[in-house]
Amino acid sequence: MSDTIFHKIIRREIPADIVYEDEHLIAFRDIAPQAPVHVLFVPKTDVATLNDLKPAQAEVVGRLALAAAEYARQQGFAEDGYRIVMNCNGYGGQTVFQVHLHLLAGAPLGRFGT
Ligand code: DGP
Repeated sequence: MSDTIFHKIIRREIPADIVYEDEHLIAFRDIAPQAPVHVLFVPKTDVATLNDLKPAQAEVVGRLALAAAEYARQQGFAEDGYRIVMNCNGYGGQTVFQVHLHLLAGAPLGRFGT
């Protein structure tokens, strides 16, 4: 198993505000929220970046997206809308090298580049 900060959260070695967990993934609030709702969806399978995802692992990211959409429905903001972001490597702004989805919601988020 890799040893990013997210793996430490999965292993309960450091605390996090966990909002969902199952056998495949964990979701917890971002420590530096960029929107009123900012939750990270992280797989329990080791995948450092989207570049490392193999075709046979498509379900790893699919499960993150489905879990984020379900969380949006449960929390009541699915209809208002939300944003999903996955950063990849340096130019993409990735700082933790275990693949993850950012779910941002709770306010109008604006267009990219504005
Ligand atoms: P990224 O830049 O896409 O790799 O996103 C990493 C996110 O992880 C960033 O928004 C801040 C968040 N983060 C970093 N360390 C911690 C932590 O210890 N706890 C929590 N909850 N979030 C963290």
